[in-house]
Amino acid sequence: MAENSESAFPEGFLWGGATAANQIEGAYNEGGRGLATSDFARWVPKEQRISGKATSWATYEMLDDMMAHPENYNFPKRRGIDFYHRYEEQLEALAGMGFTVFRTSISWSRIFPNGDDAEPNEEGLAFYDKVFDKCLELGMQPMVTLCHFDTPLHLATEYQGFLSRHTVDSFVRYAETVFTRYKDKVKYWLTFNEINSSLGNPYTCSGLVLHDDGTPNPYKEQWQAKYQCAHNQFVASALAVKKCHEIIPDAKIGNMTCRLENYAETSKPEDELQVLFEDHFNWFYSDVQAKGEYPYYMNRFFNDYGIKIQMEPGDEEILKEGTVDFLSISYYMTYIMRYKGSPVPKPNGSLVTDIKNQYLEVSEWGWPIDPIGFRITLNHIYDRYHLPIFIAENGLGAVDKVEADGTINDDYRIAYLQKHVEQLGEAIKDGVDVFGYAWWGPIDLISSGTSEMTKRYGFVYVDQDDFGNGTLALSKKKSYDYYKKVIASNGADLSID
Ligand code: BGP
Repeated sequence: MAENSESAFPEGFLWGGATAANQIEGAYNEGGRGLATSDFARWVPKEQRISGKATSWATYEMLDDMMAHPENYNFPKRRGIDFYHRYEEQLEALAGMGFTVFRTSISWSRIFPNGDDAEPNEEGLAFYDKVFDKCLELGMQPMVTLCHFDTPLHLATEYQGFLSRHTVDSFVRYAETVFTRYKDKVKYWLTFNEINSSLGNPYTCSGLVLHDDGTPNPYKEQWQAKYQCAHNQFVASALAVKKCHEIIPDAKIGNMTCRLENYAETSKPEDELQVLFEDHFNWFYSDVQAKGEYPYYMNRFFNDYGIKIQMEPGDEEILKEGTVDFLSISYYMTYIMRYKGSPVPKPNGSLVTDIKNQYLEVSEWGWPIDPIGFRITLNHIYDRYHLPIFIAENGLGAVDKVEADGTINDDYRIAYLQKHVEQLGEAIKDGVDVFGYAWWGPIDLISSGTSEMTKRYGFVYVDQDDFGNGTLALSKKKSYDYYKKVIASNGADLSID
């Protein structure tokens, strides 16, 4: 795209970045905070990671061992990047790029240490007052996710997370508390991060703890429990939407799904049928949250697999009344589908497809890089819902090299950003209503899936390794000035020097 060409992006388009409390804050046992499921996400050497499985899941047996022998484990999310103490300096670094939006989440167990305490923790509430005040002072709208992969541990171990309606009630009370407290400061909210990952990562996404059944992945087939969790999260989300509208009438509240765009491996109709099946498993979540009812296509799957969703009286009305104002997505990659003979979704929660797309490069973590897929998926979403869309995450995790003179020449990140923003602009020209773009991890943080620091997404480098060694000093990567230029030109100038 030529310099000074007219911008595809509307005036007031929100530019910025996204983070999550459990990946940045650290201070896991300070300020009255209670334990969360994410505090048991451990670092393990790459070769010991179970194939395709994140290091952030846990069974009752694993939790028992981690609690009895914490000295045997490295829990990087307990450290984060020490945002809890360094938020001012870190937010200033982000604002230096001209951000107008900063997405983060509230750690539920900072507000209610057990998730269901009688009173909220004032120290936790006061911390977010300071964070949001600082954002606003720096010209950044906070966009806040209520629950980003960190259910309070007590609710997970005692109630199996969102399998229980007690967790739904606790969530709604927590949501009401933070809406009331921050009503003058936060006008953009999201309910659950990547709610559709509850199928693959039920511990992370729904706080669902199960017993080890002796297989490498005991979560493999637990459809009944997982879909019941999803239902309870839909109800919790819808109730939060209603509360948000009541308490902050000028706020907008959205959902958040991990967008999984699929291509058929061949033109064989069976492969295309598999794409349809996979699409259904993914659209299911946004269909319920945006349309307020269960889609027709899930009935057959539920019947065939004996899944019975337990609804309480009034649930259907709650879903109808609690539809979201906008949709938000994370977009990282696209997938190839080959007919499997049945409509069973990918079981292991891995984002990485085992079928390689010969036309796409992959990241160092094997994630296919597909900017055109971004445009395609945005068109599909808008065509389906006709609701405004916010890009809650998009980015590239890579190993960055610090040169002897301290510079970090992350040209790969610049190229990724350029191509994705270009295709985002194309989608907007197509007529898709997108109102903001948040790069995932604009400051290096702890990886969600693998709990490592080595996988860096940031424009701002953080001096820390996987074991917490380092000064936590910040430095700008080459991509910092590039994103700054993109933002300053409202997406019109994507030229690379
Ligand atoms: C999404 C999560 C984020 C984030 C991102 C990148 O699934 O919402 O929390 O971390 O993926 O994943 P990872 O950190 O595993 O590279």
